[in-house]
Amino acid sequence: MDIKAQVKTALETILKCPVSQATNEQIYHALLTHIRNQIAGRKQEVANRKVYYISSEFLIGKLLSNNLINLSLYDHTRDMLAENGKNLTEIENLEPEPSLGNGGLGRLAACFLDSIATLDIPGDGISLKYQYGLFRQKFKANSQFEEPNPWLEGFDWLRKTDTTYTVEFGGFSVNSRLYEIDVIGYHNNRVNKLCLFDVETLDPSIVKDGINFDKNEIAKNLTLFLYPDDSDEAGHLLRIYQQYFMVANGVNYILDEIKNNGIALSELHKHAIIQINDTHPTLVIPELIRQLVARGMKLDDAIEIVKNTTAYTNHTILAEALEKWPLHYLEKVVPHLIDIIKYLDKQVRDKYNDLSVAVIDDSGRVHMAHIAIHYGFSVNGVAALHTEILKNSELNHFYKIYPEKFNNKTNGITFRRWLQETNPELTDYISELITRKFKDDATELEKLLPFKDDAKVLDTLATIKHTKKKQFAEFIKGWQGIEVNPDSIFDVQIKRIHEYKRQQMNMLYIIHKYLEVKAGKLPTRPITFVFGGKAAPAYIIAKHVIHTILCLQEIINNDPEANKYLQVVYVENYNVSVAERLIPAADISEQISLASKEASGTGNMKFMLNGAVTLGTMDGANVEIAELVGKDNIYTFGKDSDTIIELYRTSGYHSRSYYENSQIIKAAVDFIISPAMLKAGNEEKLNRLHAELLNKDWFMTLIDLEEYIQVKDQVLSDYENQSAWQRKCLINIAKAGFFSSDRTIGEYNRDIWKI
Ligand code: CR6
Repeated sequence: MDIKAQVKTALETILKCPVSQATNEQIYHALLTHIRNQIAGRKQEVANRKVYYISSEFLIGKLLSNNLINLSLYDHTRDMLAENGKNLTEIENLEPEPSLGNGGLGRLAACFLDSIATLDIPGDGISLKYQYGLFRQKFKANSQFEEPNPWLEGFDWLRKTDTTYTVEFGGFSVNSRLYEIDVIGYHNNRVNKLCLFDVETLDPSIVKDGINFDKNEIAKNLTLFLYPDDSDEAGHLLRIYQQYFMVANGVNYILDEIKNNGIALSELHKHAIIQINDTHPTLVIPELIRQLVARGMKLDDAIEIVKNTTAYTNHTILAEALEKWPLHYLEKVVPHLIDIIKYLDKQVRDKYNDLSVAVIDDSGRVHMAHIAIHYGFSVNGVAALHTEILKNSELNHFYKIYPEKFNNKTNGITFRRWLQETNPELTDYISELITRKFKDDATELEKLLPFKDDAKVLDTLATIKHTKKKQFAEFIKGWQGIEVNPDSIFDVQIKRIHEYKRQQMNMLYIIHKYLEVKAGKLPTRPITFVFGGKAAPAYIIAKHVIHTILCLQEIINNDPEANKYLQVVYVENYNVSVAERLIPAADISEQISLASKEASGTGNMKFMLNGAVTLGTMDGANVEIAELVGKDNIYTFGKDSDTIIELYRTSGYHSRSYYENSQIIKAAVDFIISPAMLKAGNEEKLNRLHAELLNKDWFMTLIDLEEYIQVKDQVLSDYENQSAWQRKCLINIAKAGFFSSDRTIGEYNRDIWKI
């Protein structure tokens, strides 16, 4: 029997009726059962050495298609369902999207789990089961509002286990429970796990009025939300409670596995490696030391073992994101770790008479990254430029002490999700041109290069792009009731809203274009400017940026003189599922962060893989994209990272002088507080953003604005030469292989984990 028929028979046995007569809901559940049956025989083996990837976020996305792809069942299932009048996409729409991450860091962790399993490496993810995850974004009065996201309702991939632990906090303890999600390797027999811990006493009924709740009732609120509002002390404390809860459970889990495998604790470092994803899980270091000592080990021996077990990944140079907790916060939450942290601090102070590398600084703040660097054996950045900046400036004092610990692991993305699943049309066409080998080895995509001047191939790429635009247009109509023109150019910026990512610079470009249209200078072809992304609830300026873009959207889309040429679409509640639909439809990938600030970016890789051309600064992984595709196939602009770092060092940037010296900049910035905008929006918010741009502009929006306008206009005019444009797209796809997370994980394993 062929696979299609097998899947059909299996489903009908579960359904007890023909597929054609079942509802989508019934088929969805039957597919789940079928997938479970398929992997039931794959027992997790007793691993001799294993990686534990601890991360406060795993932005895994929906799992149905992903799991079908990894089991090599996707095409067969999709086709079989179609033959029976059913649509796999519609069926998957029934699955709620897990809300366990913010953005790049969480999505990276999810891609890594996929690649770890695919490379047949024993490895589990460790995190928390947040009841409402990250908030759901709602727009009202052109502003962002936050609501709980009850993603667990109807999410059936989670398995409740009998594993429970007691976690001690200062003055009380809570009971935890482990939940698991299977992580299936592609084309192999591996099933790893994502371990999610929850507190047994959680009480969702305490959430009132949006996402507010009593932050002091820890036993009831601990895992309600991912990164709850941390604008006050109670919010900071809650974050530390969450972080400790995650690592205490993680350590219990790891030590249980070690014990069950009959391994002596003194051999721990030979069998377990703990990858610390950013600073959030750093307390795993003192906690592991504490638990080893509690199990009878000498303190200094425990420290030596932990040093050889943990490795740290840095994801940012932004000072505000490098956690530093006041010691008195930790004294309150985890008093039992304080002696250990002080001991580590003393060791460091005795050895290196240098305050800049101290664990506890002179104002009594504990530097989490410093613990992770001194007490782990590896420190990696996430793109070549980022790692160089860590070595030469941000963490230079550490680099001088431990040059051997520093290494780069340029981020990657899983092509199973970001090509095969999101873009079956392109996937099938690539297979037709160069066989299916690229599915196992992404560097095979280079074999597309010989087609770069083949008119028929370039035409087909254009047709596929148009299909994906039409699909997106249909989707956004259902999602938000907005009509978009699939014949327009899609210019897309989707990511968390942050000043360093400079959505406000893109917004100023749109204003500039709008003013041009009003003055009679019309674009050759309509342009659709798409934004997606959430602002942290307490990040006021980021919310003002959203507000301003939404006001602009209202004005431009309702202006009959302009809306034939320009359209602004801010997608509400941007998430993985939206990204999956938008990225294949994009023509221009906006990657315009202030140089030196974006550690890597991973959206940039997804766009490239789907045949969009990058418009970006020489920042993060854009630098590596530029090297790979060559200068004719990417548009770069802006001051470089050395210049920017120097400007910060000398306080040499003054936004007002850019504003005063350029008519174009002045007109665009002042439009923010024009009568039309004040009518659409909130005066106080618009004034504040305007003043911010003039008086502070900490992330230097105006420094690159004029060049951005020039280069972006060039991009739009180059688009008109369609064969030259499609040639660029093809070269981007062909060169994307390097950014497979299989390559990244291969390097982690080769250099750090050695499994
Ligand atoms: N915000 C970086 O800023 C990087 C990801 C994953 C980030 C981004 O450039 O691609 O991590 N950093 O490495 C943090 O979250 C701290 C991100 O997602």
